[in-house]
Amino acid sequence: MGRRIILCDGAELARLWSRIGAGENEELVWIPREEEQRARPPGFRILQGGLQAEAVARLEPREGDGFAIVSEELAFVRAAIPAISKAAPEAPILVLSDRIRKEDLPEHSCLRLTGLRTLIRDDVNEEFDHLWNLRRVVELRALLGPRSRIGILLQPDPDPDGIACGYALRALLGRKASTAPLVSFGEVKRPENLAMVEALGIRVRTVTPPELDEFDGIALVDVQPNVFGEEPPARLRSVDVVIDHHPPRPGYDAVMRDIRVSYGATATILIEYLQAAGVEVGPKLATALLYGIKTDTQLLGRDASPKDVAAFAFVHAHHSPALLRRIERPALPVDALRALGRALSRTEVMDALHILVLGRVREDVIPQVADLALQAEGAEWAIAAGIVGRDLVFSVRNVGHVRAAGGVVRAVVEGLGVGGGHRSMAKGIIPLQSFREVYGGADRQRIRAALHDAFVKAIRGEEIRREEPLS
Ligand SMILES: [Mn+2]
Repeated sequence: MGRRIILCDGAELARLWSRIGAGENEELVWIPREEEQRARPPGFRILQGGLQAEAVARLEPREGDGFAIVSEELAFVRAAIPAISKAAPEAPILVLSDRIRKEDLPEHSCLRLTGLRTLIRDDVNEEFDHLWNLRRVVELRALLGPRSRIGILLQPDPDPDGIACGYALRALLGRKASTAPLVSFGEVKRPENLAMVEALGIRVRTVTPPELDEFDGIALVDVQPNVFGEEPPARLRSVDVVIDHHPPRPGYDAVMRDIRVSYGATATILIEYLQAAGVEVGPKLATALLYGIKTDTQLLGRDASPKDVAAFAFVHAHHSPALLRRIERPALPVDALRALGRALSRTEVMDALHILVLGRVREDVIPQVADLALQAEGAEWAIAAGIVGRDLVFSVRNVGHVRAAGGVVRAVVEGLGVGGGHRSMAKGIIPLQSFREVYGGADRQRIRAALHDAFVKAIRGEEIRREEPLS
């Protein structure tokens, strides 16, 4: 890169730029107005007699140099652009002006227009955002700092966003698990969430409502008291802290409440707190928060805001890819690989459907096999099924431009079990007993045939008729 040549129109803008100071490789030039007799601002060269091509030539522009025109006067900018083009035909031009519109400027092959005041304004706004977040952190610490035991309450069967937020709140308070445990009324159950707490070594303790009495401080993250029923446990009717991104609900008191509905994940709020407070974010915490945003927003798609994108970028720079891989791709047990081998040996894609039936497996294997199954040539839908406990569990993936997976799975399990999901991924559970009653057995061939038939119909939007009446 060559020099940046900054051309300031008049003493006022030159003095403003001299306050900003010359950046590296930056040459400051003042073009005085006719009536201006004031002393040259420090660090500036003067181009007397206006901005003509000959004057620009005196700056001896070289290849690689770029120009900035700092002016609020359209006439000045309109004259400056051709003058620069004549003296330095290849030089790119940045116009810094808040009053000029691009369509009023002469043609130029490499020109960018931005506002000088808006640049500063954006930075000021961002700094105030940091300041409000810092105020929240100061408030949080003043409130919870003196408490001896703080219960950080997550929703039942906590999801990655909730777990990451609890972990971040504890870091923000400078606490350990012993004085600020993560607690929940229901254990972590979903296999992908279990993989997260295992990989990160985070413990979520299951408690009963009366057990909350052992805490002299209660903070809820990614949840509000009323999700624990119309009549929340007495201890939750008045809590210390609620940090959440779900719509605000009445029916409880909180000393500090920070609810930001426009955010795709509560993790984004906690990341802003950590940034504002200057807390060092290590790879484990960064990975947890990144995974929290990723799952809540489906990788910044659904419901993500620019704040989520910025927070994601921040934690991305600090996270551990190896740790993230361990969460997203938990180790496959050898017997699961053998079951997969058997399923693959006779696999086929029919009606754009690829179904792999694994037999009895650990639950977290099933979604991983569904991801793999979608890679089969010609497959628009992938279904991986396995037997877990007394249930037939199946994970569904699709290529995205077809019917929404959640709706299809709901149609498939209708009257038999439970299921649902999103546009491109879904999960269904059918008790084996119900499956046997309807289909006469639950061997692999029957499971495969039944799923194939049900999915083809559900994808076409047809009614699924089953021969046996449901008991
Ligand atoms: Mn959330």
